[in-house]
Amino acid sequence: MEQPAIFVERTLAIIKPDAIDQSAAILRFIEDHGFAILQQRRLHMTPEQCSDFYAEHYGKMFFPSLVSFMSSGPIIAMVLAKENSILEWRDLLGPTSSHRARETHPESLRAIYGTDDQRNAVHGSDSQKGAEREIRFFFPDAVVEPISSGDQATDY
Ligand code: RTP
Ligand code: MG
Repeated sequence: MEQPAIFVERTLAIIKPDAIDQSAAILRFIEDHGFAILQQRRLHMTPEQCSDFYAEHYGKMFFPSLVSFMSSGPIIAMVLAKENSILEWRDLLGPTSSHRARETHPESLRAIYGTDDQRNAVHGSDSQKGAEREIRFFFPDAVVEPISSGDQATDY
């Protein structure tokens, strides 16, 4: 019998340069919350790559310091998979400002590992379109296919 395809939503997560020394704890947090890490790479982005990645913020006051921060050291980029992963991962990050995160979401990653409005430890895609773009940005060769329940067992 034809099995329906199961689509497991993917999102792009980054451990930023300020939190790279805490990456073991952050990776444990990710797995403890039921995300599968489908792809993972450690890299040191150039300022040009950071500008491309955060192009939506070009022209904003904080753009130059954001580029300088994100290119200041190694990062870990990951593809996470889970049902509703985009929204759930954003929830676990907490608000953009680490100060605000400590006030309103004390259990969030940015509350625990972030420092200020900019050095906030972690990134997450904010939409389906954004996730597709960001996954392609870091993992251009990845084959992105839906996981089909029919892959597990075939009935004839
Ligand atoms: P992200 O894209 O990194 O997951 O963060 P976000 O959606 O929560 O926030 P966004 O508005 O997209 O900003 C991107 C990153 O820019 C830095 N930022 N600095 N006022 C500031 O100094 C300021 N505002 C934003 C942060 O690193 C933020 O995560
Ligand atoms: Mg953003």
